[in-house]
Amino acid sequence: MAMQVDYSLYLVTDSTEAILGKRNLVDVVELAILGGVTIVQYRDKTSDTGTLIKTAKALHAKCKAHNVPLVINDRIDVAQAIDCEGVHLGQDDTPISTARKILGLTKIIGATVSSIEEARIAVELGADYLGIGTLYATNTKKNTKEIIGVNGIRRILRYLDESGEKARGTKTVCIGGVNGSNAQRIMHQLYAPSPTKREPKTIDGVAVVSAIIAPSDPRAAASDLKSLVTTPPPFARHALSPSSIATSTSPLLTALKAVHQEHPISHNMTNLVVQNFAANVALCIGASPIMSNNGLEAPDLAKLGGGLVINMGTATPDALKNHRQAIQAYNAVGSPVILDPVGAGATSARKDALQFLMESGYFDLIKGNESEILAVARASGLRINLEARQQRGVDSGTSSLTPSQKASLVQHIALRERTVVLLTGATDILSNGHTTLAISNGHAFLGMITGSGCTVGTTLSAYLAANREGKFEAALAGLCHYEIAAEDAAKREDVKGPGTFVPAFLDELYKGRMDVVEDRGEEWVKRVKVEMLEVGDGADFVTEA
Ligand SMILES: *[C@@H]1O[C@H](CO)[C@@H](O)[C@H](O)[C@H]1NC(C)=O
Ligand SMILES: *[C@@H]1O[C@H](CO)[C@@H](O)[C@H](O)[C@H]1NC(C)=O
Ligand SMILES: CC(=O)N[C@H]1CO[C@H](CO)[C@@H](O)[C@@H]1O
Repeated sequence: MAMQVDYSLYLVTDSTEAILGKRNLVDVVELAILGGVTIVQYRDKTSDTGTLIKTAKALHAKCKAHNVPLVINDRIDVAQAIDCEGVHLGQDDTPISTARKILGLTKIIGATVSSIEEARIAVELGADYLGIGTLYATNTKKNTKEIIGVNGIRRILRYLDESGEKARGTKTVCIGGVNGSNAQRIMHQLYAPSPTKREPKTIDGVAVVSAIIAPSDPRAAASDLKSLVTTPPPFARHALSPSSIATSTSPLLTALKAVHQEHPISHNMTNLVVQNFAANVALCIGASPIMSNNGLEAPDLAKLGGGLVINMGTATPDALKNHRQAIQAYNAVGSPVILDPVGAGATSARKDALQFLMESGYFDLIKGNESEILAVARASGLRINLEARQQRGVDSGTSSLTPSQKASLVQHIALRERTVVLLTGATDILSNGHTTLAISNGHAFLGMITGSGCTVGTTLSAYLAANREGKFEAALAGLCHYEIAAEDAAKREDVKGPGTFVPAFLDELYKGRMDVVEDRGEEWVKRVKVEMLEVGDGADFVTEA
C-alpha cells in the first residue's frame, strides 16, 4: 500500500512562461509548500529528459524537507531516476497496470479521469487517487478534455460511492479552474449524497495550477487556498439535519419573533412591477426592504446581515453579472441567498441563466413552482423520467406530478445541493433533504395577484437572515406566516376579491406578526397545516444521473 497522503491542496506545476514568468520553478514550489500545499505534481511536457531529472531532483529535495510527496506527470522513468513518491498518469500515458509493475506497491499512482468508465478502469487497475475533471475551462491545459462541471464530477463520486470498498476508498481531487473564489464552494458541493445512512463520499481535495503558480506571492495564494479548502464555507456553518418540526411548532414562533426583533434587511435583485407591494410585505413582517440591482454594492449590503433574493425575472447578461457578484458577496459572509428561478426552463436562455446562477454560488433556499423546480433538478444534474410523469392522469390543475413524485423531486434536489427547496403549489412541499413536509395553508387569491411569488421570496429571505441556525424551520415559519395571513385576509368581510385582498393581506401579515410577538401565538400556531412526508427513493421518476 502507498503511504497516507493529504490531498487537500494538490499543486500541479506549470513551467510555461505565461504562468511562471522568469521565476525559478523550484523556488515557487517551495513557497507554495510553505503556504500549505500538501502534494506536488511536477508536470512538464516539453523539457528534455536531462532537464526533467535535474528539476525533479531539486523539487524532490524541497518536498522531502517539508514532508510533502512529489509525483511526476507521465514520466515513470523520471520518477524512478529520482526515487520520488509516485507518478500521475493521463489517459494517453503509460497504463496504470504497467506503472504499478514497474514502481511497485509502495508508490503513489494517480490517474486523470473524466468519465465513469475511465474511473472504473483506473480503480480496477489500482490507482491510489483520481484527478477528476475538467471542472471549468482553463487556459493552462492545452488538451482540455470535455468540461464535465460540478455535475459530471458528482456523477463520478456517486459511482465510486456505490461501487464497493475499493472504489469508495479511492481518493479524489478535482481539477480545472479552481481558484480562491470557488474553492470553498466546490469542496462543499462536490459530494455524492448517499441513499444509505453511510457518510457520503466527498472530494478529498482540489488540484490547482495557475491560482498558485501565477500570483507573485505563491505562498500567500497557497495559504489562502489552504484555509478555504479546510474550513466549511460561512453559509454551511449550520448543517441541515432531520427536523422534528412536524411534531413541535414552537420553533416557528421563535423564528417569527426573531424577524420582528432583528428587522433583517431583505435585499432584492429583481425587476418587478410590484416594487411597492414587495416593500410593504417586507415592512409588515418586520423586515427592512432594500432594492438594489447593483452587484458592486452587494458586498457592503451583505455585511449588514440581511438576506438576498435573486429573482430571474430579468435574465440579461448584465443582470446575471450583477447577480453573480451579489451571490458571491453574500456567500462570503454567510448571509442567506434565496433563488427564485422565475420561468426557468421556459426558454433556453432561461435554462442557461439558471445554469449560470447555480454555478455562481450557493443558495440557502431555492423556491419555485413545478416547472421551475423541474428545471432546477435538471440543472443540478438529476434525471427526470418523463414517462413516469406522463403516466399520470390530470386531476390537479396545472400539475403533472403526483404528490409523491413532487416530494421525491424536492428531496433529491435538497440533498444534492445541500440546501432547502420549496416547491410552491396548492400544497407546498418543503425539504432539506432529510425531512420533507407538505404545507397546505394559503388561499387561491394569492394566485390572482401579481407579485405573490416574489414576495414569498422576500419573506423567506428575512426569515432565513434572522434565523441562521435553523434555515429549514425558518423557511417553514415564513411560509406559514405568509399563507395564514392570506387565509385570514380572504375570510374578512371587507374582502370581495383579489383587489380588496391586497391591502387586507398586508394588514393580516402585520397582525400575525404582532399576535405572535405579543404572546398570542398559541392560536396562530394551531392554524399551521403541516404534514411530514415519507419519501420513497422515487427511482421511477427522479434519478441521480
Ligand atoms: C476563478 O475561476 C472561475 C472558473 O474558472 C473563473 O470564472 C473566475 O474568473 C476565477 N476567478 C479569479 C479571481 O481568477
Ligand atoms: C410557474 O411560473 C411560471 C412563471 O410565473 C409560469 O410561466 C409557469 O406556467 C408556472 N408553472 C406552473 C406549473 O404553474
Ligand atoms: C420585489 C422588488 O421590490 N423588486 C425591486 C427590487 O429593486 C429593483 C431595483 O431598485 C426594483 O426595480 C424592483 O422593483
